[in-house]
Amino acid sequence: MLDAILAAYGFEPNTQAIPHGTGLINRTWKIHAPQKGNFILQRINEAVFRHPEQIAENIDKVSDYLAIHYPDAIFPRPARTLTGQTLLVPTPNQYFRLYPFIEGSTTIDVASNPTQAYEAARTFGAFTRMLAQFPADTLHSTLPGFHNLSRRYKDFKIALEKGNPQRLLHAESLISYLKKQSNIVTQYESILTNPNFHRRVTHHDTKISNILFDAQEKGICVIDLDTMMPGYLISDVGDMLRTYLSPVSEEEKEYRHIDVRDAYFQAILEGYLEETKEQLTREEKEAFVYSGAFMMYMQALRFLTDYLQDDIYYGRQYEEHNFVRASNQSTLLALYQQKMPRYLSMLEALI
Ligand code: GN1
Ligand code: MG
Repeated sequence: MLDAILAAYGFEPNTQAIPHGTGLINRTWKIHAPQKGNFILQRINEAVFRHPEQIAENIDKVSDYLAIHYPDAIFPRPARTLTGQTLLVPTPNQYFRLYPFIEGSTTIDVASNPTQAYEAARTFGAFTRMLAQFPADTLHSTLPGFHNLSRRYKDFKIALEKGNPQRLLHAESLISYLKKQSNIVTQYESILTNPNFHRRVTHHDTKISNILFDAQEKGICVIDLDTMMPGYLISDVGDMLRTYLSPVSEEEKEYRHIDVRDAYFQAILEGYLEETKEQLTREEKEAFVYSGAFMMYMQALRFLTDYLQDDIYYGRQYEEHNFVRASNQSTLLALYQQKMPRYLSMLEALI
């Protein structure tokens, strides 16, 4: 099937496409074309992204803006097919796009020293800073309600009513733990009505593998812009905390390996504020610590909701996969909450 796709971009027959990366939603391949170099090909998951053309429009708008205001900024832009398209639709409901591979760049799956976390946070911070004056609400919401915690909590409640009865039983204690944390939703709702929280161009998926690093492990640029849309800083800061603080990922089944590492918190704080401190309001900065709990909680709810609904969104590689992911994120949340007072002092010292 890929042959026709590759041909549309003018690649020679028999060009190799090797599965690439660890994303849960889209499918990704690395293309090695002897004459043309290396590329990243992606098939967008159309069951998740109902309007892939809106993603393409968002990326075009932001990259036009950056080209004018920050001509030196590196921003990955999709390559064109032989007929000039940046989004290839070979048959209805199939969407592909191709990115030139940035030579010399690497990605990191789990932060293994604080400097990597600092660099990733600085690079995401630079993205926020460069787009601080961009009118965020002119972008499409490519996934409406994506990080709306009130909606995620409602979906969770629906799954408690209508979910798989056996799984509901199995998840009883996790469900009761997560219900007890619903003050995190209340805090989110107060952010929504606070005029000092700006709607900003938000990446919404700030895991470390969405940063390209150079050979010296300096951040080059952000990638994976499918969920770049209007949002709040708590999403970007929170997903960094969720994914860099622990030495193991959300896939880890041995929960005792989950940890919350203070040096990584300090690194994310310094890296992000280094770029953004002039742009952010006092209230936005003060929400830095809350952001981590916000994203850990939302991810735990999303995994558990999916488990109760028989894995329709995230899929699974083994029977209890989404239950394990939800337990993992809940463990992380509980450890993080113990450290929040200390992290608030670390924050206060910097703002
Ligand atoms: C999904 O596909 P990937 O890994 O980039 C999800 C994120 C979750 C993440 C959890 C569109 O991202 O919100 O945080 O899985 N993206 C979508 O690993 O649902
Ligand atoms: Mg993603």
